[in-house]
Amino acid sequence: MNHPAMQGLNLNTPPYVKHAKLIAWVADMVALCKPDNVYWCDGSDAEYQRLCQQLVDAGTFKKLNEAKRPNSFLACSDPTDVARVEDRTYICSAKKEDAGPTNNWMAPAEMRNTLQPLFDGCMKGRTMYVVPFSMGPLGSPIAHIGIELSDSPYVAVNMKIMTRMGKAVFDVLGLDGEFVPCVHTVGAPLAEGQKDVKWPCNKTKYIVHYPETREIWSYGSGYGGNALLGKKCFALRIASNMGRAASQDGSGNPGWLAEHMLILGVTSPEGKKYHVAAAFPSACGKTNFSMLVPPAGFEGWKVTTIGDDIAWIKPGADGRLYAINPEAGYFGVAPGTNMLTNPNCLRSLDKNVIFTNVGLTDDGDVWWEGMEQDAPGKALPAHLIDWQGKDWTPQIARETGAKAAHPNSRFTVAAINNPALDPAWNDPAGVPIDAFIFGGRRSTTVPLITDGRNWVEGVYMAATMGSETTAAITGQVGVVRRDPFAMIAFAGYNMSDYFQHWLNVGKQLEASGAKLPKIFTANWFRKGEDGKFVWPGYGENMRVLKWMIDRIEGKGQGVEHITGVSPRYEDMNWTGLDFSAEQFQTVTSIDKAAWQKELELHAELFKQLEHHLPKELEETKAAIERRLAA
Ligand code: SAT
Ligand code: MN
Repeated sequence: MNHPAMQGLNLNTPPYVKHAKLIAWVADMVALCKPDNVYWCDGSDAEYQRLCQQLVDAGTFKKLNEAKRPNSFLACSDPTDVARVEDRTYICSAKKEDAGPTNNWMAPAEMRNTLQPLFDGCMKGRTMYVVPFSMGPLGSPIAHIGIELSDSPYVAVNMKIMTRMGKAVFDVLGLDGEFVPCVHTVGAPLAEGQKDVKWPCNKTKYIVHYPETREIWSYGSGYGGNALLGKKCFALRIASNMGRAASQDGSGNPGWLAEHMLILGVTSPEGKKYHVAAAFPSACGKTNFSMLVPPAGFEGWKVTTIGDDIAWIKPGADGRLYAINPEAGYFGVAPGTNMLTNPNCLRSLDKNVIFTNVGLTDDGDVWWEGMEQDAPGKALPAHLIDWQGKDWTPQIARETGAKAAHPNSRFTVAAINNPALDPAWNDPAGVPIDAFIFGGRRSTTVPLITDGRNWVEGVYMAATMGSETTAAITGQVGVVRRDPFAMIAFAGYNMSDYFQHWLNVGKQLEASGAKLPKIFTANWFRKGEDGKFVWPGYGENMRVLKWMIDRIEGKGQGVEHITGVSPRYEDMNWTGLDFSAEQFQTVTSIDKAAWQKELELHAELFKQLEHHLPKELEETKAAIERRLAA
């Protein structure tokens, strides 16, 4: 290939890569980033092992005790690079109003000018990894291809777990197939002879999306959603644009939805199966919910995982909505995971795991806060090395509050490790959705579970959802912010247009005579006067799921209130759980004064989003206000 940018550079293009546009793009990026080497990932197990060993040799990875945690590694990041950086994340659409008031925006030309000098020579002294990946089953009509260029071998091995990564992607792409170009650098070029650090990164960070040209450019971070570009950047921010654009091609098709949702299957003792997609903000228990083990009182019920974080949802020929999980692994929050809260997850972490920012025990295993709750009276480790490389003992923790694991520490593990994996998790056709759940983290106001009266009211409740922030993002933890659809950080276009897209999908499916999924709102996080969570959560959420299924079947009873229908104490199955009517009251009560305040916050949100805000949402708000005043 005779691309002008290639003078003196060896692209090492494998013979099976024949896509001229792709090769030309890699050549351009090599010319810009100036890596010492280019390596094309083939996705093989041998390659994974080789790169992991390379990361061990570089000090980025610690190999864990092979007897206790086979083929597993621990990486500890730079303490300044531990979570998504929302204030550094940009949607660079041509028009500012298309990014909307909830996204950071810069004009594309201005952003390109800003990034150009940063990317120029950014990979000097490093290898550029060419990482081909498919979001969704390879070759599925619902799947989409991405190519990530990254100077981080940590990214390459994580992408192997999180996506369908490897050379088979090039067969799908052929000579001219479409792909989303993703460029990632840690932003830490090495001078001749300069020794590398364990976790290279840059204090300047940019996570940039160009929705019109469907490009992703990420600079300065090696962590999670900032760097594994198939996840939030592609599967949510770019894909949400793709899904809506599909509705605007003039063919009258409703397009599709890219959502921050887990997908689970729930099977009754009679063998009837339902599918639920549930949106919760980051670090609010999506992984736990998707792997739920039904508690005592629910013998014969089974919950299976299709996905734990992201759903791509498309109308099928029968007018129902079908969901696939575009990912192939889980990048889940470690702290709090134990045999009581999520036994399936803990079992899936037995082997073949990459841990990031958890504690390292003296016998070469991992530990995080909450692991001691596995068994009553189980002791804390007497000593370990915390995620920042410091000595940690229970006494140090008591005296200084030091954490063994960072609150946003993570595990990366393949879906196939999950003992509760749904047999249809990899089905290119997806699974039919019976219900959506939207849930924020709210210590007050929002009841345990509410069934919206109809699609529009459900969309209203999702659109106005609030949640207390978590350690999954840099910034202040525990402040309530509006998080519409749990997509505040992930909708790749104007939020009001996104609401309209949801309303349109519902309207079109309803017009075709289809039965729409029900829309529920949940809140597992109400607190009592003692500041403690009242609802036990985790497996006990099955009780709520069962009531939802009763509602789907048209037989669940409840009481109507301002935002929909919620169960009374006697409408739920309490077998096997000691939970009093008073406690139930604490998690389901509707406080009028609190709701008046809440509606003021909805009004504030609607003011912010007034450009293109669907009038149905204003009308729904007025109806709720009338009910509240009555
Ligand atoms: O860092 S990630 O974006 O992958 C995790 C999350 O915030 O949900
Ligand atoms: Mn998430």
